[in-house]
Amino acid sequence: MLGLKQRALLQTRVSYWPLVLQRWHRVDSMDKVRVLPERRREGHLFPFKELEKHLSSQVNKAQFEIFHPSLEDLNLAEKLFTPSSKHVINYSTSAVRLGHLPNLKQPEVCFIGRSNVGKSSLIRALFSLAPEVEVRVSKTPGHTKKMNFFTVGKAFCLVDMPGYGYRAPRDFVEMVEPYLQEHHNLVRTFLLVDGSIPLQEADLIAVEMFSQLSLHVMFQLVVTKIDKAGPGTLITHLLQLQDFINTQTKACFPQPFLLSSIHFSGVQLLRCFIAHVTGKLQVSS
Ligand SMILES: Nc1nc2c(ncn2[C@@H]2O[C@H](COP(=O)(O)OP(=O)(O)O)[C@@H](O)[C@H]2O)c(=O)[nH]1
Ligand SMILES: [Mg+2]
Repeated sequence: MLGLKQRALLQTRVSYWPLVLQRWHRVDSMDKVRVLPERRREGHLFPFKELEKHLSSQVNKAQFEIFHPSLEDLNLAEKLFTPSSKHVINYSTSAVRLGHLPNLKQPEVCFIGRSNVGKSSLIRALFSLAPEVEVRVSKTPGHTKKMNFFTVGKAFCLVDMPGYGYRAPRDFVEMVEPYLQEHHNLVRTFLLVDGSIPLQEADLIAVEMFSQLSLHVMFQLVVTKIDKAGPGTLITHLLQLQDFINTQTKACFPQPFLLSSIHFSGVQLLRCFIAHVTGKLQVSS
């Protein structure tokens, strides 16, 4: 018979190993990406590559690969998302009104989208190399009711916006519109859409709002939860999105970014793009 102490030790080991394996399977850093076989590596860094082979030659594939940085660029961007004593990454503050915003000097990018589309999960995935940064991911939709600011050293700031659609805060319009329109630190808006379902009415309303506001920055689509959809479904949604971008949007960067916050595919590419649009990284391609 095992003593209590030994049993406790055994139980710790049993639960410890899956945790180690889980961490290993979180391919969230370039070190982990580098050891993947070449095809998996490409598919992880550039998720569109996985779909490309299923697409007909009539589809304009170049639109999905406009931003295609080198491994070196992706490495440099990762450094910006890695904290150190001189480069502190942290949650800075929350605000409900433009007038309440802190006096932050860094350029900002914001993440906007329906409640439950995966905004907070995405920010958490971007900050996976700084696990002490607390980004709340809610179990109940509509949890983020404020604009939450996260500073990445002196380089830039990420802003988690309250969700719209189901149970959106009543003052979403008063809070978000003035921020998008008047806040001059803002350099790019990322509009998140769920890749596992077709575009929703609320997504169309958001895009309409962007065009009516004549924003001073471009916005761009990030397709979340790609791990939840098979390639056929994802392609259908992606082609729908491509048509939508080309025919019904103004000031939308043509390339949608595909991403899974669970598997981390597309996360390194988005880190690099953020470093690029905030002027912190000149990409070589
Ligand atoms: N499978 C999958 N689930 C996700 C992904 N991103 C978010 N989720 C889940 O979707 C739910 C809502 O995510 P959350 O980040 O809170 O959405 P928010 O309301 O837009 O901030 C949570 O249960 C997440 O675990 C993803 O990339 N893949
Ligand atoms: Mg949230």
